[in-house]
Amino acid sequence: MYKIIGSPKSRSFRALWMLEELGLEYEHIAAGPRSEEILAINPSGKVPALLVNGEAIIDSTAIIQYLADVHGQFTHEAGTIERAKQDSFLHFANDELDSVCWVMAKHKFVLPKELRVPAVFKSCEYDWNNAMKTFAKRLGDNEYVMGDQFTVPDIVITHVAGWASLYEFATPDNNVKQYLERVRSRPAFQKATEIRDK
Ligand SMILES: N[C@@H](CCC(=O)N[C@@H](CS)C(=O)NCC(=O)O)C(=O)O
Repeated sequence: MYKIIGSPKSRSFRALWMLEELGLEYEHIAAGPRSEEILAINPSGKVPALLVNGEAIIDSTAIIQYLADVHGQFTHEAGTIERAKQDSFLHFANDELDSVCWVMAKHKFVLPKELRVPAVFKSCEYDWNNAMKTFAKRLGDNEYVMGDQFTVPDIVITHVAGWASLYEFATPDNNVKQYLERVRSRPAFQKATEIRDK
């Protein structure tokens, strides 16, 4: 059975969501960042980690892509043009969206107090708004980023959009708003949300 380590109020949410999408059984250890449980596996102390037959996979996007590949769902096959385009959305999500929220988080509560620089908040918002403009154009009228098929990057983008709302970052374009509502209406997202909020 899969074992997922990481508090659900973190990027571990993405792994829980994928496990729910796939309808898999798993054990969840809701250990926080830098806890003993995660430090035993990941020297950086970052969550999440997935344990598969004693092997650890660290990094939320590596975990959810692995699960999608192994179970042959929510992904295009490696080596296809579709997969390259899907991966392009995944890298966009990490480079342009996740990184902005991560800088916000670091300067709000992760870094030691004396290293936090509130002046970065404005530039983060600027970067977020630019990235959202690009995303609205790339998404167009598609149901999901890859068209009518829900895939790995939809999880990362929707998770990070929720994170951004904590910082009151905007998602002004209607197609993006409707996309987020559509993805959040998926039963697996709601199940993962219940786990996170209980
Ligand atoms: N790219 C990694 C980032 C992991 C990460 O930064 N996790 C945060 C919680 S969401 C953490 O554990 N931070 C603790 C720290 O930076 O010390 C992933 O997607 O899993």
